[in-house]
Amino acid sequence: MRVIDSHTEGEPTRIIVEGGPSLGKGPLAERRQRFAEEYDDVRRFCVTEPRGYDALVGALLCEPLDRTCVAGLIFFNNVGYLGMCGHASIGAAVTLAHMGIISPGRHRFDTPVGVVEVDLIDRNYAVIENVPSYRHVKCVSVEVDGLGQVVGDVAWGGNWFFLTEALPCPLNLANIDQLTRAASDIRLALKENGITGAGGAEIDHIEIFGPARSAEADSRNFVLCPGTAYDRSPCGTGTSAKLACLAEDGKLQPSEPWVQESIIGSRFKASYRGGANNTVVPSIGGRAFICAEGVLIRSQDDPFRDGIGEV
Ligand code: PYC
Repeated sequence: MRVIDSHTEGEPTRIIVEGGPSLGKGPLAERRQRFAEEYDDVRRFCVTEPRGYDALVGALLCEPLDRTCVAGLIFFNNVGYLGMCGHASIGAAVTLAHMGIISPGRHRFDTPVGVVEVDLIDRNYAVIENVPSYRHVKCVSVEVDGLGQVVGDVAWGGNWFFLTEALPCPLNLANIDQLTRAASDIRLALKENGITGAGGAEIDHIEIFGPARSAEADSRNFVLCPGTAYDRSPCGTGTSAKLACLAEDGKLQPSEPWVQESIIGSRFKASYRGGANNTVVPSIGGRAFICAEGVLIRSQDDPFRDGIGEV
């Protein structure tokens, strides 16, 4: 399997450019389902140890169904599959440019949750126009062991998020373990209390906001991804969910810039335009860099050919 690794504002992406599973030519959501049901060993082989690591997000480059798109992308991580992934879409744009497939300009990606537009500005900077994003519920209160009542919003930005300003501790890298525990406890409490996204969808991303460190940013966040890894970038879909909440609260106007700082201090520059049915269409800009090109090898006699861990 041939892969290209990049990072977007510190968050890693591994794109399968050759040798991935063949999932047919149907809608990307159906292909993601087939990936999960029939080829989950390939996901584990690609992103879990010993070939990957918990923070790594994978993306399968495939043919789009929508012919206006340059590529289809199916996103996954060490525990499962994502709807959309903002940092990985920026990484994909930079990767496709590295491969000579696209050059600066406007392009479209087909994803399991809809078409995403991407403006490749130069070989290391891209702006995605994400899927329509919205707040599902404002000010949900949940009792969390050790934290008490935590209040936050439930919003969609291509994945489901719970967004809260209830800080368990300052948003410092030194506090990663404590933040991870707190966010995991919040996620568990949401699940146990039946608090979901639309249609009963699981809220698998937790976003904790605090004051920015940099004078150039509006806010700092810590984002827990599905599993126990945190996003090193400010999270593209999470920033989209944040914009939806700010817009509905009248705290951010269309086209007004919002700079979201991550827990490692990297930044996405974001804004939105109004979408249909009270949604916002977020634009998220960030830098990505190619880190490696490689071939992953899966020997039949390797006891860890499908990664380490219980299935
Ligand atoms: O950038 O949307 C994102 C993302 C989701 C999970 C990790 N990064």
